[in-house]
Amino acid sequence: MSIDIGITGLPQSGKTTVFNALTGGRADTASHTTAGPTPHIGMAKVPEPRLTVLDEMLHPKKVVPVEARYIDIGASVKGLVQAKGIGGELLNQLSNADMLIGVIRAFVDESIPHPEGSLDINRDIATLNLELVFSDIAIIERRLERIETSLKGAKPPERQDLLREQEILMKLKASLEKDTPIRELPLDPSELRSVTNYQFLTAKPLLIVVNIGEDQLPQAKSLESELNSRYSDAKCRAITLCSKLEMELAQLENDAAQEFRAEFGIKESGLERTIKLSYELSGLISFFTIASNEVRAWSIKKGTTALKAAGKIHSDMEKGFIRAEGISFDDLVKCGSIAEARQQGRLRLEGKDYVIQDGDVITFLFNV
Ligand SMILES: Nc1nc2c(ncn2[C@@H]2O[C@H](COP(=O)(O)OP(=O)(O)O)[C@@H](O)[C@H]2O)c(=O)[nH]1
Ligand SMILES: [Mg+2]
Repeated sequence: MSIDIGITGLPQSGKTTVFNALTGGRADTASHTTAGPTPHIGMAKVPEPRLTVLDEMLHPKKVVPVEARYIDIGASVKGLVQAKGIGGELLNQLSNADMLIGVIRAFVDESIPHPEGSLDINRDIATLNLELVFSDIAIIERRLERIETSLKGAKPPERQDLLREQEILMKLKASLEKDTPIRELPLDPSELRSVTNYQFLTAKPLLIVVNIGEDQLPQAKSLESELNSRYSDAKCRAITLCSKLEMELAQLENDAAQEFRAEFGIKESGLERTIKLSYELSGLISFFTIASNEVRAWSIKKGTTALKAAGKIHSDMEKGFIRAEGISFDDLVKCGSIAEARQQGRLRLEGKDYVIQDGDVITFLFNV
């Protein structure tokens, strides 16, 4: 599975600049300031240093990283909620994403007007959260109305289901009305199932990307800790990103970009930090496969079993699953090759219920 990330935020906050920084894209930041008919969609290879190590150790023909898909809907959620047509379509695209990036403007530039008339990071984060909350409440209200209608003619088994759904939705609505995002609620499995079905925006992990100017880089760290003390939860974190600079660096060769970063005192690329946090917030881990001279990275949710992980690669692998042969990345590096690991008896044989660990190097054995 690749990760699908939706970008939203106020006009002129830097959504498209962030999108370009993360995807190495060159989408136009001048136009497209209001909800355009087509969002920007771009893919980015997920940086994975362990893949580089495996490449240097095993010299495969091909190394295949995971790709992240970014979509810049070119609008904030406000206004899209009631909209049909293009607005509704854009909102759909956001609802389909695995997680959201909310871009908040911090950079100072008199020549670029702020839609609220002034710079205020906390106000804009509150607005972002309110818009997401509002969108979810609108979905719930529409569904509750339909449930009311259906209940009129419903017979027992269906009636039970409708009442249960109504109860869950009322509970979610009550929390949302207190501005509590769904992602913060403790939910039981059946509640979680309906939440997943509805693709609520406040149920998704949220990365608040505070778009700072170059001159604000010295304060980036302290701003980040201040924001995280206020806004972070298990599925929400704030990060500062100098997106205009990162967008320019994304166009350079790696070495040149590294040199520039060093000059600015930036250790890790914005892309790397952003994707790392995105994985963390989404509960994703990586495992690796080595087959037919190809080393490949895969992303799965923490807690995925060997059987389900095999199914991500190919449905035949899940259907005909026999067992998995696995070794941790660190052990493999110590051994130097799969053959050596086998000789030393370091390859583990795992059954279908084995829970894949981050960094596992796995070979699935299966019948077709
Ligand atoms: N000075 C400055 N301008 C920026 C920065 N980030 C974005 N911009 C500019 O702000 C304008 C709006 O950016 P854009 O990415 O199009 O915002 P969007 O409307 O949210 O997609 C563009 O002219 C960008 O070049 C920054 O860090 N510093
Ligand atoms: Mg834009």
